Amino acid sequence: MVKFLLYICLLTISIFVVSGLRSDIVVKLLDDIPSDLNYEPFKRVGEKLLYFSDETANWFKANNICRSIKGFLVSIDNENAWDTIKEYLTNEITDKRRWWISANDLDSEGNFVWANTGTPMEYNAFAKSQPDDYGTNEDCVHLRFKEAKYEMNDMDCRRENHFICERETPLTILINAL
Ligand SMILES: [Ca+2]
Ligand SMILES: [Ca+2]
Repeated sequence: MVKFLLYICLLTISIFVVSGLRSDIVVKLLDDIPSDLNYEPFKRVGEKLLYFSDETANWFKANNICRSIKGFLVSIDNENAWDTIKEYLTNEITDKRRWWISANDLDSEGNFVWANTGTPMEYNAFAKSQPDDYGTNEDCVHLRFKEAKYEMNDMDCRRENHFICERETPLTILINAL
């Protein structure tokens, strides 16, 4: 956050200085991610930058691996994001794997939160009868393919799954000198 504020400060000063020299500077915040930027190993899927792992890991290690590449385990907090990820998994990844996401109820049983934002899991796509905290030991959420569709399920965090990392959408600023 401090880096971000410093960045904005420096940017503001730069614009101020440049604007002093030229009165025809246009600054525009881009909502979109320019397609020509390279964020490997992340790829653009809908509105998000995502990494779908080839390797498997328990939920904790998966979260660490995501952090090591400047990401987090993914949050899927609205229907549009869920539809986009389901469509990608269905069309682009032919073998039906299980994928860790960031939702968990590690801190408070039954109260799921997204690990990367700390916000309650208000949107979910849990399978019927899930989450069930099976064996009183299921605190991490994964995606699974069952009965011809992907759905969410709580699972023992120590099990190994593939995982989906999300990189924060970069703030992109376009400065045009006319
Ligand atoms: Ca639980
Ligand atoms: Ca379960």
